[in-house]
Amino acid sequence: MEGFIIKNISNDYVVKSRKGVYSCKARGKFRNMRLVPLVGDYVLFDEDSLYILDIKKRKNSLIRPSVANVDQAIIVSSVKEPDLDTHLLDKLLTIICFNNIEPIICFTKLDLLSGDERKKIDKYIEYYKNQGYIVVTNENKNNFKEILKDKITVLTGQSGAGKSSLLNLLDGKLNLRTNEISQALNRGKHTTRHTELYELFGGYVVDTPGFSQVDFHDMSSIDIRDNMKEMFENLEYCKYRDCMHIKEDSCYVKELVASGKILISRYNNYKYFVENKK
Ligand SMILES: Nc1nc2c(ncn2[C@@H]2O[C@H](COP(=O)(O)OP(=O)(O)O)[C@@H](O)[C@H]2O)c(=O)[nH]1
Ligand SMILES: [Mg+2]
Ligand SMILES: [Zn+2]
Repeated sequence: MEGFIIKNISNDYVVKSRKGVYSCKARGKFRNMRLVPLVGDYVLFDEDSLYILDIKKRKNSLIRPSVANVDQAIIVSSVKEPDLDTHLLDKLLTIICFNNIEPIICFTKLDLLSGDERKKIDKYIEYYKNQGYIVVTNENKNNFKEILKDKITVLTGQSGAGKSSLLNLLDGKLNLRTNEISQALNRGKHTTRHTELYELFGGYVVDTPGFSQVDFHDMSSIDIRDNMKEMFENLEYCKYRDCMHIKEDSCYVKELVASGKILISRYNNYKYFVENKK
């Protein structure tokens, strides 16, 4: 029978099919193939032996959290305490796009802003929206209704940004601890691997926040350029077809930066990524 893995603890997999929910084991053959079934996998399993027989080809897979077929990643970005970190935001946006995952920006802690600070943040919200990124805030749970439907979603973002709080907002039953100083410290204690998908608004959200790849290690400069919307979409108006928008003359991107149409922080982050790969 066909099913979908919604939970994994060690070698136990909870598989959901149209007939019900089954607790299955993985067959030894996967170990020989150096393949581990993951939460998010579409599988074939045997209803009698309760063994997973086959894993359908994946669209992608993440290591931490261990999930397959991830559609989108919510980048949780606080605007205060800690202040908005555009370097991290732009970096995550770029890396997530490169992995063929749709990024969604979720700004948090807008309630901590003064009126003037809010105006400044609204400019960022408008800017990222205008570039074609999906932007939401955690001010209302309903903001996520349309976004989560039919998708597998993971959460990422810096510590203290409000990831656990957001998951709790989305699903009160989750009861995740907030304000944990370091998740890395806890990792040693929970030696059993546990990943679970929570059904929310007709889609699935992964219970553990994270994102395995947080550097540009396997991305070239061109990959960085092509995964930042403004840097890629304006390329055709530059004099050189392979313009990197840094040292070249007659560069349309640099004109847009000079006239304020491209955020200076966006451009500076782009340049820093290309030159330093971090
Ligand atoms: N004022 C305010 N505090 C928030 C908001 N979201 C999260 N927090 C607080 O920020 C702290 C860190 O949140 P947490 O969810 O643990 O962040 P995580 O490290 O990303 O999981 C906690 O004390 C939360 O109560 C928000 O929108 N507004
Ligand atoms: Mg947390
Ligand atoms: Zn250019």
